[in-house]
Amino acid sequence: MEKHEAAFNALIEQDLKIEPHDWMPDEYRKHLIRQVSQHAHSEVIGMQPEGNWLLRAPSLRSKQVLLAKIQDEGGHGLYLYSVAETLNVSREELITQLHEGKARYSSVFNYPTLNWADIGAIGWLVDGAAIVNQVSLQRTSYGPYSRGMVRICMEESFHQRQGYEIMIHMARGTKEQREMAQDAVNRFWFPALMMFGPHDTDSAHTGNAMKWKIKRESNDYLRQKFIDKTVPQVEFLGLTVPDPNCRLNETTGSYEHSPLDWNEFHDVINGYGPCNTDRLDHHRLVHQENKWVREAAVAYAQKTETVNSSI
Ligand code: BYC
Repeated sequence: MEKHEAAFNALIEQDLKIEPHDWMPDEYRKHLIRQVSQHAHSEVIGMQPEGNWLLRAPSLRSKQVLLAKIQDEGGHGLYLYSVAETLNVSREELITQLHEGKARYSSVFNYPTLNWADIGAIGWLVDGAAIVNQVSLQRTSYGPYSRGMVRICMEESFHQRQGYEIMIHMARGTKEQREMAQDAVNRFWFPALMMFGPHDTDSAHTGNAMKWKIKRESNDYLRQKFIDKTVPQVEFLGLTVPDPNCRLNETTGSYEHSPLDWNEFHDVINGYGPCNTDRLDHHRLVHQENKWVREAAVAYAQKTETVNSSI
């Protein structure tokens, strides 16, 4: 045991990857299952707010682009469930935890998408925040998670651009379109900042996550990085950040901001956000309705295996 632990610690120390066949402390495995499964659930539940606008996209082009983006998110969920499976947990088990309200997914997906500009705001702000986090996670210590992040980040940068393109059109459009763009920023700015999780001082998991190099940068560090990158983009659009205290501190070169509403954050992650019930109900329903597809896929795979082994 001590020998195994020393080998594990040496890999972490040398910035090498832990692979599924390597010995790992049970707590490391559990920590990863928690984070990776929450990440997978976020990708899949995150398809819903955008799916809400698929049939109302304003042009064939915007519909095609949105459809491709939503499919990518489903694909990200599949990569991440596969990563979790390498840690000896089944996808079914993780989905059951989600359906029973025992697993979290990103708070931001519990807000409604009320106008077309919200689709721009999600691609730009929500995927934009996710990229900042996921670029850092490319260097996470668990090999399959790290490699999954490299692939996901490439796709997320397309998502961020499609969102910003919508915002440019809306912000340069009619008065009504500009108002919709500003309204979307007003509603998604703080939820996007909360995606990074509680302050470092209140973050239960950051200590172990940094020790094991699962997380490479802290919640507050990444949140600030996102703010500093995004405020100039808001200004370029001719829109405003819905925070009167958001201003550049010339000394630090970073933007200051108002305190975040952590009561709202905790309400949302504990199931009391505006759309929590709808999101889970929809997932449960679709999972049940599509049971036959999973059964058919498994039956087909088994049949192919039997045929191949008899050749
Ligand atoms: N929402 O100790 P902490 C996407 C929970 S999807 C909900 O700091 P940790 C996209 C946290 O789980 C990409 N819960 O935790 C898809 C913990 O609760 P438990 C989403 C949150 O893990 C479709 C407790 O609060 N990205 O881009 O060290 C369409 C204490 O927090 C949240 C990821 O999932 C939250 N925002 O750090 C468009 C990134 N924040 O488990 C776009 C992967 C915290 O003790 N995840 N909690 O019950 C991570 O990097 C980390 O898990 C977090 C939290 C930074 C989120």
